[in-house]
Amino acid sequence: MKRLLACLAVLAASCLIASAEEVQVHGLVFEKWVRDTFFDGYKPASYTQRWDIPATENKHHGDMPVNPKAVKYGTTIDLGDALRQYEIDEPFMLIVAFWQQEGDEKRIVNIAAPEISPETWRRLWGPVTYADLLKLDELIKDQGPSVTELRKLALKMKNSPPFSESIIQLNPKIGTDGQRRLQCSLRFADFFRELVPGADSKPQAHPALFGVEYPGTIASKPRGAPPP
Ligand SMILES: [Ca+2]
Repeated sequence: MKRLLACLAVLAASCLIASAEEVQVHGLVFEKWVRDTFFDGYKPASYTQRWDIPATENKHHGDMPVNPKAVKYGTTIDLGDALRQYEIDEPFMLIVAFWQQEGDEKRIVNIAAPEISPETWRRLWGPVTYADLLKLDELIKDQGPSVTELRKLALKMKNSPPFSESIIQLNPKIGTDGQRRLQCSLRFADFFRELVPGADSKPQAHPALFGVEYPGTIASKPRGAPPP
């Protein structure tokens, strides 16, 4: 187990550099459990591939691609690169495990696994078009203005229609280190309301995925905790 965690830590570190999606160790531990328990131990060739579990590897839960995530309970669900997410036009499954910090461990307190149709996906993005997204993406990649000015412009654009009207939120990332990324996310309440209506969004004593309870907690210190 120790070796596995060390291995996952290395993977997570390389993901932080390589991937637009900031995958943390606890996220990798949860995703591995999902793949081992429900998808015949499938191992992704890379953590930056389009789907964590491609449709061809999903033989028991709907033959659609799957994206598992672990997210802090009550917080926004980061979906990654906005253009890439917008381009999805096939049914897929989003598996979200919500965790709460308990001392040095994260306890999973809710799991939801909605199947999302292309129609539902379009509705969450509406009225934003791909052309709108490209416009915002182009703005944040403009090397002309200062970072401060660019952040102001990007904020103004994302808080105006059509971006202010979509359920999916746009998150321009403009760093002083030259980082320019357009990411997107779904608010906690919107995730449950839009994708799992009728489900209980409260923390649960025995959260389960496809009827299987997540075993135990994940050893993972709170963010910003000093290294051991
Ligand atoms: Ca994932």
